[in-house]
Amino acid sequence: MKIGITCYPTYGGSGVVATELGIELAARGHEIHFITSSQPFRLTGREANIFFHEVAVYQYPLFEHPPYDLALATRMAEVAEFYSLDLLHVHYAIPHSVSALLARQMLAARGKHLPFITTLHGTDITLVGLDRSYLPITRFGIMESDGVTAISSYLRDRTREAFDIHSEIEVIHNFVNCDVYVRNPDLVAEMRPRYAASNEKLIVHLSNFRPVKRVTDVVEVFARIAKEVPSRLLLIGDGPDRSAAEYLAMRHGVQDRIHFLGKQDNVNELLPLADLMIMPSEMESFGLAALEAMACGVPAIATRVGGVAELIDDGVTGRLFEVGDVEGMAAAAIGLLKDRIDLSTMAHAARRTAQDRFCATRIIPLYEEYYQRVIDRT
Ligand code: GMT
Repeated sequence: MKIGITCYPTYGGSGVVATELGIELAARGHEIHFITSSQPFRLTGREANIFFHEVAVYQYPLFEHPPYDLALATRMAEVAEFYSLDLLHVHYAIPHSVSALLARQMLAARGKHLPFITTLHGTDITLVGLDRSYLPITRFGIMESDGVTAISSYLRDRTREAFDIHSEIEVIHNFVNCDVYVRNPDLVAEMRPRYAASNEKLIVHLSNFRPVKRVTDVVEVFARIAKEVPSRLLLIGDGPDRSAAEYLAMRHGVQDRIHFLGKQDNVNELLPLADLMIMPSEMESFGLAALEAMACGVPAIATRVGGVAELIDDGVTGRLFEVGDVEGMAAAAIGLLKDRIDLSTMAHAARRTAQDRFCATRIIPLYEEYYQRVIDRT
């Protein structure tokens, strides 16, 4: 198939899933066209079967806010026509589904057919899409999509309830490439000493440091762990709450035990170095970062929110707590870090779950089947 993919190419779960999906589909022989504002950060630009089309936004002094959505719709229609795309797949409803709808209409006016699928990822439904200024148009974009998928059952149900939508929403969980996200003992032996001594445990957190991720809770939990267990914390990512996290680390006197790594491209090389992940989010429709860690044999201490329970089986592949329960999360982490056998059993179970239920080899065919279904019925 020839598939156009649109997403936010910057640091964020929906962009990661869209990019990894494009890479996996291209490896399976499909022709993939990314239509985005810049090259998605996990692409090198040299992958076979993958083409990148930048959306250029014309600036004019009159425009207080340049109309990206219109430039995107125009580029979608152009690329679809020029490369004879079978389908557009947009990730994150706002504004991508509305731009795709415009592109479909532009082409229909010229007697051409371009179905589009919207994948809902999270804050497009649970946060941004609920704002009155976006709700009606988000609902319209979803309703007009030729196919809609959600990355968890939680998100499907939440969409139906919040947007009063009763049409089909297919649940296709997030996925991970289990050959790329895997613990390579030689690499771990080489890289781990850069971050922790052999008698120290290594904790990791990976996010975009937005308030919803509660990065300060990570520091609170770590400060308690560090009192009981010799340990270090790897903080991967950057964003609005970084300075609050740095300030808190200083107040707790643990700043020397924390590595602020900033945004990193190859997180598959860093995650396996850790013993445990902390993901104390206010909301996660799925929790891709935890899945990536699990595939590397790193279980997560997380919050029981959104779709996280569809990924983490409490007590088996990780531990789940209420939002803000830093005492509970710290106690669980300390218990696991002190008990080598429990931690190792959980690490193996986490890897097995990633392999058995969320591996790319299992999930990508679900997208292929869904694409075919949508093409056949439109
Ligand atoms: O919050 C982020 O990290 C980005 C965000 C997004 O909407 O792009 O991620 C969402 O999509 C990810 C990939 O499908 C999910 O794994 C995250 O759980 C989800 N984030 C939230 O629901 C807050």
